[in-house]
Amino acid sequence: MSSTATQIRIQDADASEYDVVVIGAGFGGMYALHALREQGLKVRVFDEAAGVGGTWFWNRYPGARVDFPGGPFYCYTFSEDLVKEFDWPERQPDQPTVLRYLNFVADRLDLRRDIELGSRITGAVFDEAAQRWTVETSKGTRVRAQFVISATGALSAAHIPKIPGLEHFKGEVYHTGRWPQDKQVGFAGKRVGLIGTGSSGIQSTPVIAREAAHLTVFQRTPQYSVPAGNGPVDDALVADARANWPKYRAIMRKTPIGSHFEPTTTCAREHTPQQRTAVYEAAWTKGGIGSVLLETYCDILTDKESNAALAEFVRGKIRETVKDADTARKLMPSYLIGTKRQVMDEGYYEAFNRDNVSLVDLREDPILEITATGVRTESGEHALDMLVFATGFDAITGALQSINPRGRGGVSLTERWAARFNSYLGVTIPGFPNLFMIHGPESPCVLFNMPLGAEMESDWIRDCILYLREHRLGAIEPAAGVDVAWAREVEEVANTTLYPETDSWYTGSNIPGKHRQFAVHMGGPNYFATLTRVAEQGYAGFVTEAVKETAAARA
Ligand code: N01
Repeated sequence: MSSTATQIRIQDADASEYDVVVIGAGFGGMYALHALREQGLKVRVFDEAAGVGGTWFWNRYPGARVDFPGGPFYCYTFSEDLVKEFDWPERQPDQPTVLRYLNFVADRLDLRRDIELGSRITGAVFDEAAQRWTVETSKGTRVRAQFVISATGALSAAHIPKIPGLEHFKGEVYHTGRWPQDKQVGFAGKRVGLIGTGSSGIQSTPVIAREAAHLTVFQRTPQYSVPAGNGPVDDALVADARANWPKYRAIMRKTPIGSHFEPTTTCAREHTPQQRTAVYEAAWTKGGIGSVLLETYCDILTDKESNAALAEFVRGKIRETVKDADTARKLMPSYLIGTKRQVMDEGYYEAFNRDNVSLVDLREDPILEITATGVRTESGEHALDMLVFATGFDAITGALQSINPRGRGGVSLTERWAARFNSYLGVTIPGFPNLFMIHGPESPCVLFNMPLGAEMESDWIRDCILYLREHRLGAIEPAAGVDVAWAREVEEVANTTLYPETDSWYTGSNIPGKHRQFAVHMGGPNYFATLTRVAEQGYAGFVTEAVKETAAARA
C-alpha cells in the first residue's frame, strides 16, 4: 500500500461514505444519478456550478443554441413520460430552453436531494487497500466512494489563450463558456472585441452586433458556417415521435450520430455538378448541420473531391452574402469542410455588412498584446470596452485532468496521459480502478447525440457496477495492454474519414502544448455494440479483484 493511501485512510475516518460519487450535474451526471439510484445505490453528485445543467448552465452567451437536430431528439430518451411532458418550441432549442428542460428533469426525477452544487471536486485518490476513492471538494469536505464517475463534460474546461497584457485590460472580460449567470451582460453603446470564430463566436456575432456600438471580430481561422434553419418544431413529427417513441428511440440508437433520421447513402460522385448544386441549394435553404453534411451526400467526410465541391459551394455563398470583397476574402475558409466541428449560424456572414462590425484577420495582422484600452495588432490598436473570448475549451480531457485523480501506485492522471490519452472503451483508464468516464476520450462523445450517448454509457457503467456487486468483486480496471488495441481501433476508424487531417479541438491542436490525438471513437452504434459485447463476455479485457477484507469491513 502506498504511503499516500495510508495517510488518506487515517485522515478520512469520518468521511461520508457513498457507493458512487459522480462529478458533474449536466446531462451525463444527472442521468447517471437517476440510473444508479434506481438500483438502490447510494450516490452523491458534485458540481461547481450554482445550478444543474453542466455545459448548458455555463454556456449562456448570446445566441447559444443546440446545433444537433433538436426538439424531442436532443434530450433524454429513456422515459416516454419525459418526452411527452416537455414541449420544445424550436427545432434548435436555445440555451435557456435546454437549461429549463434540465431543471424540469431534476425536479421531475427528484434528483436535487443527491446533488451538491457550488462544490468543485479538487482531488481524488484511490485507496488500493480499501478499494475506494477519497474525493475532496472545494468546500474542504472529503467523501469516500467505491466508484467515481467523471461526468465532467467534453466542452467544459474553458480556454483563454495567454495573450500578453490581458491582466492590464480595464474593460469587461468574458469567456463564452463561463458566461455570467448572476448578471445580464449589456452590449449597448459598447465597443466589443470578440476573439474566436468557432461555434460560440459565430453564434454570438450577430446578436452582439445588433446591440453594440461596434463589434470587432478577431479571426484566426475562417470557418464554414451554414444557416441554422431554426424554426418551430414540426408538430406532426413531434406527435408521431410521442406516439411511437420506442420506434424513434431504436432508430436513434442505430444511426451513425444518434439522430432520428438515417443519413443519405448517395455519393456526390454519383451526381453531375449541376445535380450537386441543386442538392446543396436545397440543403442550404432547409438549413442545419445535418441537412448540409449528412443529408446531401454520404461521402462528404470521406472523399476529398466530394468535400471540395461542397466547400466551394459554401465559399460561393460567403462571396454572395458579404458585400465588401476584402472582408469576404478574409472570411474564406480553406480546410476540409466538416473536419473542424461544423458551425451553424443565424446571420453570421450578413453581420459583416453592418457598419458597426469589422473583421481583423489575425493571419495577416496578428495580436501583439492586450492593452488597458483594447487589443493591439500589428496594424494598430483597436479600442475596446469589452473583450469576449470565444476561444473554446481544453476539450474532452481538460476537465478531468484539472482534477488530476491519482490511481494505482499514486500515479496521477497527468502522468498517465503525458504521452497519449489512453483509455479502454473510452469509459475506463488503465491504472485507475473503479473510475468511469462518461464522454471520455476515445468514446463517441462529441460526434454522437450527447444526451443519448450519456444514457448508453451510463447504463453500461451501472450494469458493470451491478455485476461487480453481484460477484462480490471490489475493483475493476483495464488489463495491461488493452488500451493499446483500443487506441488502434479508434485510430483506424478515424482514418476512414477526413477528420484527422485537420487541426482542431478534436485533435487537441487548439491547446498549446497538448499532444495531437484524434480522441473520438467514430463508430457510433458499432461502438455501443462493442460495449454490450464486452459486458456479455463477462467484462472482457478487464481485470477484477475480489472484495478485500478491509473493504468488506467498511461496507
Ligand atoms: O470553440 P472552438 P467554441 N488567438 O474551439 C480561436 C460546441 N458548441 O466555443 O480555429 C486567436 O470551436 C480558434 O481559432 P483556430 C461545439 O461542439 C456547440 O466556438 O484555432 N484565436 C477558434 O476560432 C463547438 O465546436 C454549440 O485558429 C484563437 C475559436 O477561438 C465546441 O463547443 C455552441 C486563439 C475557438 O473555437 C467549441 O466551440 C457552441 C488565439 N490564441 C459551442 N485560440 C452548439 O450550438 C483559439 N482561438 C450546441
